[in-house]
Amino acid sequence: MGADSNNKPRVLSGIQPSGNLTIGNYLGALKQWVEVQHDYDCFYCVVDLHAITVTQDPLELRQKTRESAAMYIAAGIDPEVSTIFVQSHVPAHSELAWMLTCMAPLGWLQRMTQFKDKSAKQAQESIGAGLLNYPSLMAADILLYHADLVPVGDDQNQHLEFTRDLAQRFNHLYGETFTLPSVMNPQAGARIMGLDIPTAKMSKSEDSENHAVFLLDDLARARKKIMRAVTDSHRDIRFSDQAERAGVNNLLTIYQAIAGERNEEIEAKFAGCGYGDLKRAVADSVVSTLEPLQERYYQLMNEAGYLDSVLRLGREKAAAIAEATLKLAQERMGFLAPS
Ligand code: ATP
Ligand code: LTN
Repeated sequence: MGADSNNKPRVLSGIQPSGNLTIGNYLGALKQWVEVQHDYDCFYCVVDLHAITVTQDPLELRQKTRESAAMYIAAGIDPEVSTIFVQSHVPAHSELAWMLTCMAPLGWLQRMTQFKDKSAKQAQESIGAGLLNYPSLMAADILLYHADLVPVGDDQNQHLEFTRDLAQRFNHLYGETFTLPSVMNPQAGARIMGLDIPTAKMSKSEDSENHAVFLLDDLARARKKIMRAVTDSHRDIRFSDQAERAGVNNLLTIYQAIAGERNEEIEAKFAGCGYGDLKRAVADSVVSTLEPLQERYYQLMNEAGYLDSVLRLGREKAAAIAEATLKLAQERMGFLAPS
């Protein structure tokens, strides 16, 4: 187990700086990160090396990396309690990723849903090999810290299974080295769908205007996007897993992820209401979540040097652990240590 000196089990997770963070990222990942930070030894990283699996503009990548780290803090991650760092600042991630890439069966990688979805969106000859090898890098992120738990949205569960399988393979071949991590999904909000196409996952790198609410959206704009969300031609407001009712189900899910109430309570609350009422209630709860978060965000982006000092300290704490694990894995695999 990856416990720290206080014997708390360890948590690691990350978000790609591949765009502006959405309420999907918040409800699926960030919100849980905040909730668990006092009970675990938490490492939260901005996974810039993952972001480059699809082409990124250099200026924008640098900016989004800072913005994402600031957003972690604005969402409630306390840098005095949790470790916040940038993945590329700790070279051990790339080094272990290569070792794991060499052990990862091509068949496992080709079966990954995220790879299939993302590669389907590009011409075959322009797909970078990194998109296929993405899960080995994610496995490295997790295994370097001996993470016990990984809080993510449910689209990442398959990558977590891959990580466990790969860790087991390494342990079997070279001796017990890595902790097998468990996935942690939120009770509500593990998969927020697009407001425009409620059968597709809400994603930060989708272009269409009404697809996602971004955490930094102007509040009136956020409200407007929710009021325009696709619903259906039924009248009753109920949770449902029918594709046809995905829009209403998604609005209820967003409401639930914020309010934390049970299905029956929420359905009772909206009994006899129209879709307009539901949308207004969802918009109110989203806006009241975004407002304080945006206030903190702009405040800390204005504090010169603060973010850099958080990331510097984070890098030091992360590197110390990651380098020790990398060294052990290298030794086990048979690399000659430098004299
Ligand atoms: P991209 O569109 O660039 O692939 P993304 O928006 O899907 O990015 P990631 O950086 O891949 O976001 O995900 C970061 C975290 O947010 C992960 O834990 C992921 O499961 C979670 N997450 C992303 N989108 C959603 C969503 N729609 N609902 C719930 N959780 C989500
Ligand atoms: N693949 C994840 C991001 C990610 C991650 C991680 C999540 C990269 N490394 C380690 C948890 C732990 C995604 O959300 N697309």
